[in-house]
Amino acid sequence: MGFNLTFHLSYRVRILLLFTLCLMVVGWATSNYFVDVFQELPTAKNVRAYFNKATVLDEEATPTTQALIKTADLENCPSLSPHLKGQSKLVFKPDLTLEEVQAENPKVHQGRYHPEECKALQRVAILIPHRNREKHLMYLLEHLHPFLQRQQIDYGIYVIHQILAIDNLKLLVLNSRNEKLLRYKGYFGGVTALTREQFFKVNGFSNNYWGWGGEDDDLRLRVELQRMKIFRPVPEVGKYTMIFHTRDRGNEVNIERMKLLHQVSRVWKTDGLTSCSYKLLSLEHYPLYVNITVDFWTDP
Ligand code: NGS
Repeated sequence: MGFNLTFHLSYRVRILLLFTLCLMVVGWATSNYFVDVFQELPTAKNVRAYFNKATVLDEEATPTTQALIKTADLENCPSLSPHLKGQSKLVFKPDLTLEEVQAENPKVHQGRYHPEECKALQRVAILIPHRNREKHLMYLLEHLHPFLQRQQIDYGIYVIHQILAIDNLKLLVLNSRNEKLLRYKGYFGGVTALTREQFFKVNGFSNNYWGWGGEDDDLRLRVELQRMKIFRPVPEVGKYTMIFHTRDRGNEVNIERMKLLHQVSRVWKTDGLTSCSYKLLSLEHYPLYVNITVDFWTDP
């Protein structure tokens, strides 16, 4: 599971859980990666440098560092975890509480976990763009925490809210849906994994898609323009479940999307990570995740 997930602007409400896995493998870390509340972050084009710098500074004193020192003596975890259990049937208990999920994950602290028995081969930051659907977030946490622990990953979960009334945060992606077939040839929505390098190479997602549709196709075009090859796992492995939902208000079909898709090859270099700025507004540590609120805007 070696992939980077990076977050980015845009939004699609039609899907109940629009989840994005963003792995910032090298320059990742605890909440300490993030600056204090209200401190402005640099534009996304400097994000890589920023995170790398923050990592070096923060790791001197954080519990993460201590954990790393402790695990430094351990053997590496095996490339195939012995805890994997294959496909399981997901159940969404209507009366589930966050306390129960917490109790089921006693080794998760402030959204972070690392295996104690070996040194994790992967460090993963999971960024979940979120709005309103607390229950769905809870189901995701309920399933994602044990899932990642079984993979012996050193990980952290960050839930990200966009301050704007029109929410258009979009990441790279864990978007749960249950389908064995692609919706159409070239479909690039749902769950997509890129390494951080690949994500930077395509300049991330476009910032120009508002409402439903097209932003995933745009990302695929960026990937194809870079002549990257897309691999699709067999359905037995790459299968997701979508929790039932009705359509959200405020997520109207984007009638501009086809026009935008026609200009990808012309604008991808200037529309994307390089034109996206954001500001951290708040950061709270909860037992199962770090809660982050940000404001985003696009540079002219
Ligand atoms: C396509 C959209 C994609 C979307 C896919 C499935 O038509 O953004 O449907 O959507 N592309 C365009 O509109 C150009 S879904 O049914 O999963 O919400 O991901």
